[in-house]
Order: sequence, then structure tokens, then C-alpha cells
Amino acid sequence: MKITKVEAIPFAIPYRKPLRFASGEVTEAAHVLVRVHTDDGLVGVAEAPPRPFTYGETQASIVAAVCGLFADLVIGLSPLEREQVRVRLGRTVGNPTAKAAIDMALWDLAGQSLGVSVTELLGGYGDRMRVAHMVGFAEPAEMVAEAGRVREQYGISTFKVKVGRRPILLDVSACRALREAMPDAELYIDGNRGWTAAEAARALRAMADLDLLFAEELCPADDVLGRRWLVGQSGIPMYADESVPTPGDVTRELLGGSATGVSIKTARTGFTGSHRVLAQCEGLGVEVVMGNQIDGQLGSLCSLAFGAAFEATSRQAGELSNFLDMADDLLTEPLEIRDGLLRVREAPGLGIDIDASKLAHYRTDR
Ligand code: MUC
Ligand code: MG
Repeated sequence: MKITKVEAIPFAIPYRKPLRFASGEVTEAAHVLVRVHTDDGLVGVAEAPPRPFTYGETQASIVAAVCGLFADLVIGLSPLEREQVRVRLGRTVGNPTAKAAIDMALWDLAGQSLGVSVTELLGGYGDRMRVAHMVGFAEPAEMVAEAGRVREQYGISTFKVKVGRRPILLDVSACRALREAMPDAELYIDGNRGWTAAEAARALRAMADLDLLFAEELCPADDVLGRRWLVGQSGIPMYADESVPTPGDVTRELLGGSATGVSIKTARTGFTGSHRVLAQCEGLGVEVVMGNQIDGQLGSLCSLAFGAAFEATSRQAGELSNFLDMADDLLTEPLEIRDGLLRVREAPGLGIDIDASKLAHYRTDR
């Protein structure tokens, strides 16, 4: 089986309501669908979400990287030669979501050709994950109302609360209101680098009684000493997200004492790189969470496929619900969260079937 063609198709699907956080906001899912074709008629798929505020990539740059740089490097290879692909793509710096989408599409092809799911191929630990929902910036009462709606409708009881605003009291009030409204819920916070280390320390002190699971990326990665100082005084684990886009960054952050947990995002490290990150974290005795790159259903299925495959990634609820904010999606069979759970598809590969008429409607290159 040989790769014959690689496509990168930009599309845009509106959000019902924007998601706002300290480093930016998302009002539409302007993503890139990556399709890898083979000579025996199989097609592997994945999606790349441009996040300029996190990786510097745009929709146009992802299309350009996939079509102009990467396609020629993988055409002619077998989809099973994933390490060849990783090395060849690795010669270009950056472009994490473009590379990750190609990697995940290859795993999809491997699963399809062997007749097994990607979850079974990767590790086969389980067939489901608990779902965590991300609550974006709004007035505290609105944030409480959203979390309540999501709990009521989907049975989700783990919430990641976006913080990093100034004054910090706004976020402290929102977290306190959420805790009061939901005494049994699991809550954690994500600052998207919005605070200084001193602000973060004050905010953590003010929220010390809220039983937060952990805090993610409260200050910029370049605040090297400030982050170490913060870790030293925090009563809860401090997770790295934007500061760990590669396995090397994971090593630097963990051994440098700037983080004590890691958010694994398949959108940026694919399945191959995410497996390496997971192995590093397990080897060092560090907890992980399956994060979300504000993925659509396709990207969420990829996070789920990876997260369910391993015990360590199945422990905590995975961030798998951002697609709920989208007005539509591309799959013929939509994802359904029930009782706070998402189940892995049993079909071979990722089990993804793209609705051709929806793709024709939402693609922006024609
Ligand atoms: C998250 O975990 O931070 C927002 C920015 C980003 O890079 O990812 C999202 C969610
Ligand atoms: Mg984050």
C-alpha cells in the first residue's frame, strides 16, 4: 500500500457562541481537513485547527505546508512508515498541527487496512472517556448557567474554567460561583499565559478552598524563574500546555521544575508524538490530561481515540466537548456525549465518514 495523494481542504463552520480565553477567541471553526489517499483506495482523514495565538499557524499556512512542503515527502511511502514520515516532516521546523494531521491520517489508514480501530492499535486500554467541558470567559453568572446546562444536557461534571483576566478577582469570583453552584463537580483552571507569576500566586491563594484539581499554563513559558517559583508554592499540580508543543519542550519544562503535569493534545503532536509525550510523563511519574485544541468532531474523535487507548490518559476526564459550540460539523454520524461519556467508534481506523454535501457546503477553496 502506497500513499498517492495528500489533500488539505480549508473549511469554515460558524460557532453558535464564541469561545473566549486569555490568549484569544474563536468565532468559527476555520480548520483544515487533511486527507491521505492510497493506491488501494483507502482514505485516511484528520483535521488541523489553526491557532495563531498558540503555534503561529493560520489556515493558509497549514494548507501551504501540507500541499507545498509535506505532500511530496510522503507520496510513495507506505502509511505504515510513520517514522520515515516523522523524520522527513521534522526537517521543517514548526507547523505542529499540519504535521499532526498527516500523522493521524496515517494511523487512520493503518487501522482501516488492518480492520482494527486506532484505539486498539495504539494501546487498546478502553472504549470510552469521561468528558470535561471548557467554560470560556463571561460574567460569572453566565459561566455558571453554561456549566449547569452542560451538566443537565450531557451529564458532564468536570469543568475546565478559563482564567487569566485582570483584575484577577473576576476569575476568582467565577470559580467561586461555579464551586458554590456545583459542590460535587471537578473543577480546574487554565490561564492561557494571561497572568504574571505574582498574579497567579495571588489567585491560587484566593482559590485555595475551592478544591481545584490543577491549574494549567497560568503564565508565559518565558517566565522561567517565575514559573518555578509558582510551582514551589502551589498546593495543586501545575500543568503545561502551550509551553510543551514538542517532546523536547516537555523534558525542558518538567526537568526545569516549571510544570508538574502535561496536557497532551493530539492536534499538535498527532498520535506518534503524543505517544512519546505520554511515555516521557509516565517515565517521570507525571500526570497527564487529554487537552483540546478547540477541535471539531473530527479532532475530538482523534483525542478520544488516543485517550481511551491508555490507562494514564483515561484517568482524568478528557477535554472532548468543544464541538458542542459549533453550529454544524462534517461527520455523517455526529458524536454524542451521554452520561458524561464519549465512546470510541468500533469501526476500523478512526471510524470517520465525512458527509460529502456538508464538506461541499463548508469548504472555502471553491
Ligand atoms: C486550551 O487548553 O488552552 C485555547 C488556546 C489553546 O491553545 O488551546 C485552547 C484550549
Ligand atoms: Mg490550555
